[in-house]
This record gives sequence, C-alpha cells and structure tokens, in this order.
Amino acid sequence: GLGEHRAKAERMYSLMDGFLKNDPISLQKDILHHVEYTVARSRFSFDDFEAYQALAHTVRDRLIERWHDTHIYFKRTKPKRLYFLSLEFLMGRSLSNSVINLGIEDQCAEALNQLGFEFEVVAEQEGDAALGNGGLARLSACQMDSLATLDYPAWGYGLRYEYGLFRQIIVDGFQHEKPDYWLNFGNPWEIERIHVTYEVKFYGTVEEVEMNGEKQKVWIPGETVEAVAYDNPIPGYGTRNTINLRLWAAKPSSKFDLEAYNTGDYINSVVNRQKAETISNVLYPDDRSHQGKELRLKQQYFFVSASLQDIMRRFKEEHTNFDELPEKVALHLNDTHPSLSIAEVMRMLVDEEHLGWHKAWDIVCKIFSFTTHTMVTDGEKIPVDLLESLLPRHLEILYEINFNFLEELKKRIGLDYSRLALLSIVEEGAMKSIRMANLAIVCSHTVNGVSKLHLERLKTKTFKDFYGLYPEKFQCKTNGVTQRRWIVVSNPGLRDLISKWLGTEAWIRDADLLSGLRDHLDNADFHLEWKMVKKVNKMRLAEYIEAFLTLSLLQVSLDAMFDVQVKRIHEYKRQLLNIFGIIHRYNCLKNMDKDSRRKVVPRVCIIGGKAAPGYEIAKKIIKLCHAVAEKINNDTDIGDLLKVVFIPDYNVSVAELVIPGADLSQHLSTAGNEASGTGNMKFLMNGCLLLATADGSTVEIIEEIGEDNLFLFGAKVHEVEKRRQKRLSNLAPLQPAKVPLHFARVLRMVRDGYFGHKDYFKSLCETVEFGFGNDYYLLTSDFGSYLEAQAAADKAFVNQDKWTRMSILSVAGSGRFSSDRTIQDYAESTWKINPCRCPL
Ligand code: NBY
Repeated sequence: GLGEHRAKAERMYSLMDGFLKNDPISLQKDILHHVEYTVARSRFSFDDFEAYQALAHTVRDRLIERWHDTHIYFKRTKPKRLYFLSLEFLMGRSLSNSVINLGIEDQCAEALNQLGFEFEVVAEQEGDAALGNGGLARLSACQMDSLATLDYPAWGYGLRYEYGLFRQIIVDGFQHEKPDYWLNFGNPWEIERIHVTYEVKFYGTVEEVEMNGEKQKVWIPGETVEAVAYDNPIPGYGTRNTINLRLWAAKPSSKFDLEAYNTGDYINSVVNRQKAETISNVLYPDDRSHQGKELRLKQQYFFVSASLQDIMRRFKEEHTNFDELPEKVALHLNDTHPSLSIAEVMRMLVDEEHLGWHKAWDIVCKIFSFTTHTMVTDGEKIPVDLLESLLPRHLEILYEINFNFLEELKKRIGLDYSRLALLSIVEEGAMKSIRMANLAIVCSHTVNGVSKLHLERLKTKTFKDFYGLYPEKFQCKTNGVTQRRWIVVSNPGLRDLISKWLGTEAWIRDADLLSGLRDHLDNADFHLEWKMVKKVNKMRLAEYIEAFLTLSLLQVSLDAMFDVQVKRIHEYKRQLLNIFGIIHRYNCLKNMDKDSRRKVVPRVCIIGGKAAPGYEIAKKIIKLCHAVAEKINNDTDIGDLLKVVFIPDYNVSVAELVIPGADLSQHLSTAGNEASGTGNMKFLMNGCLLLATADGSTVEIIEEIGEDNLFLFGAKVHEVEKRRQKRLSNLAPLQPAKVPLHFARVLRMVRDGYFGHKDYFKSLCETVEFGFGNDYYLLTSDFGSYLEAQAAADKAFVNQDKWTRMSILSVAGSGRFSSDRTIQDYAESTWKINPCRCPL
C-alpha cells in the first residue's frame, strides 16, 4: 500500500543522506569521488581535463535528481505536453550553463579553487555539441532553455549524430572540412537509455488484408533498425524543472537476421547489420545537395518513427482514448525536416490503432504546428520514387491526404487547375515529388513565421495561395535568444553590472526588466563601469586572436573599434559587401595625408563563419577575406589603423567569446532574405551596436531602440523588389556608368589580381559584375549607402559618451528578444500548454 511505499522511499532517502548537497565541501568530495571512480584517475593527480570530467559528472548527478523529480511530477499531473521535433540542436557547451541554471556557480568555483583549479580554465576543456548548422539549430537550443525555465512540460526530440557539423580549418586561406567526432572524449551530459529502444522499419511492401470483415492495409517492412534513446537533461533557471532532450542513435536491430546467417555468409551479414549505424552517423551540412538523397530521408524517418513511438507510448500510458490526443499532445515541426511525422501519425492511427481515416485526420489536424525558417519558395521536396521504395505505405498515405485535400479545394475554388497544381502536396513533372512545406501547412493548425517581416512575406509571396485559404493559420512568432547563455554565461562582467544597477537579478528570468537600465543613461559612474566591462571583453577577444590565430603575430589595438561579422557564409548575407568595404577603407587610408590619418578611427575587422562544403562561391569569399587580410595586415604603412581577422571554426563557444567583445556588428543581408536573424539579438544584448539592413528581426529591433541607435543602410524590401525587376526587365546589362565609382574600383582590384589568385576570384567577381542577371543580391546599389553607414559608425565612435549611450540603450531594448517571450507566446497561442512547476 501507500504506507509501505512511503516507508520504503524514506529508507532510501535516509540511506542516500537526502539529496546531493551543494556546499563547496560536498562538491569537492563528489568531484574527488568522480575523479577516482568515474574518470579512474588518482585523486592525488589529475589535470584540467580530468577536473572538467569529474565536475561534469558531479553536476550531472544533480541534474539527474531534478530530472527525475520533474518527470515524476509530470507523470503525476498529466499536463498537456509539447514535443519539439527538430533535426538540429546547437547546444554548444553545457558545464557553465548547467551550474548557472542550477544556481551553484559560486560553490563550484570555490570547490575547484580549493582543489587547486580554476573554473574558467576547467570549463574551457569542454568541446561543443554541434548537432546543427546555424541559426535554426541554435534557436532550438535557446528555446529548450526557455521551455525549461518557464516550467513548460516539454520534450525535445532530435538525432544523436556521431559527427556534428564539420570543423573548419583554414589552410593557405582556403576552408577545409574535418569531421567533428565529438564523442571521442566521452559525453558526460547524456544518459544512455539502453532499455528505451524502438524498432524502425524501412522498405518492403504494402498488402491488403481482411480484418474483422474490413479491408486493412498492412506494411510488411523489409529492414529493421533499432533506435536507442540518449537523454540530455535541460535545467531551467530559478526552478527545479529539468526537462529532457531525447536524441536517437541507430544501432543494428537485436532481431537476428536468420536468413543471412543461415546462408552461411556470416561475415557479410555482420557487416550489413553494422550499416544500420550509419543512419545517425552524420549531420548534413545545409547546402541543398542532400535533397533527394536516400540516407537523408532515412534519417528523417528514423527520427520521426522513434520519436512518435515514444510519444504514443507515453500517451497510452496515461490515456485510453485517442480523442484526447489534441488535449494532451502538441507536436511542433521545426521547419519541414520532421514533417514526415504527419504521415507517420496517420499510419499509426489508421493502420495500428484502427481509427477510421476521417477520424484520424481530424485528430492529426489538431496536434501539429509548424514553423518555417526560410524566405525562399523552393522548399524541401522528396522524390516520389525514393519514398516508394523506402516508405511505400507512407507514400500511399500522402497520396490520400493530397487527394482529400484537393477534393476539398475543388469545392472551394472550383476547377482552377493551375492553382490546384500550385497548392498540391504532390508536384508533378519530370521528377514527381512531395512538397514538404505544402504538407506541413495543410496539416498544421498554425504556420509560424520567425519575424513580422518574414510572416508578411509568407502571406504575400511564399505561401500566398495558402494564406488565401487559411488566413487564420498564419502567425508571427518573432525569434528570441536566451539571456542565460548570451549574457549570464558568456558575459559575466555585464551580468554583474546589470544586476548591480538594476538592484536585482530578476532580469535573468524576466528580460523586460532590462529596460530599467535607461534610468541610469546619463550616470557617469555607470558609463565608466559599462566601458570597463567592454574593455575587459575586448581584451579577452584580443588575446584569443593573438594567441591562436595568426602566425604573423598579429597584434590588435584595444582602442580600435572591434567590428564583427560572424554567421554562416552565404551570398545573401553579403560578407562580400563587408570585404569590399574593407578594401575601400584601405584605399582611403592609402590616399590620406598624415594629418587626416590621425583623425581616423582604427578598426579591427573580424569575420567568421563556415561555408557549406559544396558551396563554391561561399568558399571563395573565405579565401578573399584571407587574401585581403594578408595584404592589409602586412602593409606597414597602415599599422594599427586597419586590421583584418578571419576567425576559423566559428561555433557556439567561439560566439560566446566574440560577441561580448564586439563594438560593432554587421548584419548585411539584402532586405527580404533573412527570415529573422538571431545573431543581431545576441550582439544587441551585449551592448554592441548594429550596422544592418532593414531585414528580418532587425526591423523589430528598430521598433524597440529607434533608428538613431543603430546604423541602418540599404534598400528596403519594396525597393529591392523594384530594383530586381528593373534589372531583369532591362535587357541590356546595367550601364557601367551607373556603377558607383568606389564599387567599380574595388571590384577591379579583386578582378585584376591585386590580392592575387586572379583566376580563382574570377567567378566570384562575376556574381556581382554588371551583366545580365548578375548581382542578384544588389551589392552594387547598396554599396554607397553601406559606406555612409560605416562613416556614421566611425563618427559615433569618436564620441565615446554618445556611443556608450547607444550601447546602453541597445541592452535596455533587448528584452523583447528573449526566447522566453517567444516561448511564452508559442505556449499560449499555438501549443496551448500551461506551466507545470515541480515543487521543491
Ligand atoms: O533560421 C535560419 C534563418 O536563415 C535565420 O534567418 C533565422 O533567424 C533562423 C532561426 O529562425 N535558418 C537556418 O539556420 N537554416 C538551416 O540551418 C538549415 C538547416 C538544414 C537545412 C536547411 C536550412 N536543410 O535543408 O537540411
């Protein structure tokens, strides 16, 4: 009975001496325990890395306690749960984030200190978990942090890639890719669940059978792979709640492949079994070359099938009737990548649970929501012939979904075949395929854009016809980032300063409180401390640049403006505009007399980011950056006035170092191309001024801080459209005379080999040279305005009082860009879930 259960629990509790304790002495004991028994090093001699491992396990133990309590509490209260389905999560490091969210940072630092170690040094030992590409994947990570902090009963689901995003190394200025075998040194943050496994099936045939007098389709699969769960606890800040990110790894099915063994080909059958593991082996870099690849499709279905079996099992443990599914389960599609889920839920409900099609469909339409992260129209497509062989039953289901959808549609819009063809989930033509975005829109109750501008674009262009059909589905959920990682973890100096002047740490859970900094806008002491924090962060960054980056002993001046552009390399993000601007600045410096030079604001231009391995133009941009750096940095005539630095292997932990140390950051996408952008928000929170186009979420940043507090430039969205149209309707190439002189000169220098590698840069130059159809991203026409914005930034930097005010106002206006705000909005208006706070 209950009494017996309680007595047992109490005995256990006293045996274990209660919960783990967080005072420095207890922490030291636990660290030494893990040094000796987990890491298996002598407690009398261990190094920084071993100290990291032992501390990580010490923290992990505490996470597990909270994780258990949270899940027991969820099980007991049976709230509606959110399942966040994403093929990518960029978690970065976990140690600092965990100790901060657990509220044991000081105790851990002291414990380490008394053992003769330094927390910062130990934390640096950790490698990044880089299971994603860029903004989309980091957004998922920020949102998990907010879900935990706001006590939402949520689970994240993803894949445990053995190779994360490739490492970028630079050889002679060229990008090379190295595999990121991040599990090599062990991963203390995950818990392997050897008993949480599911079979995932592929291939085979569909047959029709009689069951209880009714015809039923059954899928007879041809291959089985096993999915094993790895759980990653995600602690909330200021709460006991610790939620789960469950990542799946593939392993060979434990079912014996009898036939293969019996035919006597033992070795080959083992080798074949082993192939199963390749499914979750490697993250695909975002370069579109994977579209239509079988392994990618296998990955997606592997993920979808394992996650949904897990979700359905949990639902069935707590509920008996599938009518309750929409009240108890919200499934969120992070972009189209997991949208096979829709067909899978239909298959489970119809084929396995024997619900009628229409009933199942009714349920499915109430549980899915969808967020898209792109501006471009030509989304993800899966070739029908691939599906036919890999997932034959799913293809049938997709056809049936589409048939019903088109029938409905005909009733609404008539036999307008061109419109029907546009809206159809199935694309006919040379390569018949499934349009994943159309599928996701039709089946989801909400379709979310990631900024106001993005949503507007979805409504009027990308999904115009769908918007006409379902206007109520389309919603804006402007992205946000977590201030826990992007201020508290990465900028401790600023954290202390903010807390001191606000008189509270409450802003760590409520970023709107940051607006209170405006009260001290003109306080001289505040200014002084503010500038000091930035200076210390610049020193950290300068040390990093000097220590790791250049063989040529590059020294950067702390008085210089640190000007940063870090993000994935893409033509639309226009790193090329930045480099052209740098070349122009160099030209100006060269032409200046001594007197004018004395008035120049020195600059350190920092660029970082990875190019997808198959993206040639992006790779050339990286090389150009290095070629320009080499020329300028070695020009003794220029000295400290201009330095160019490329930071290799940009990732989450590098971002944590770079962003706090930046004075100015650049966000240069041609208006209408960046769905949101989240880097801008991270810089904003760190008091770095933005130099940006009116694109994505920057438009909303302007609403918060005003146009005066950043450096805005370039064509607005409507102007971009006009210019592009003009460019395309103009049969003759743009008149050379119309190309701004400065732009033409810079381009000519690159084209004529001023930075070497003339042939190599030819095709890069051609992307922006005057000529029919070229310069799609309008570098030519934005260049003048870009230089003006740069000049304005220089001018503002000279007046440090003014600059500091702008910097303070940036942080004060960043509250709206906390992912807490985004998540609360999703929870209330899309997922309809309530906080479920685990008692202490
Ligand atoms: O998502 C980014 C957007 O470009 C950015 O504007 C936005 O702020 C951010 C968060 O909403 N998109 C993005 O990062 N996309 C990818 O990384 C990605 C990954 C995989 C694939 C496509 C895009 N894929 O096709 O597999």
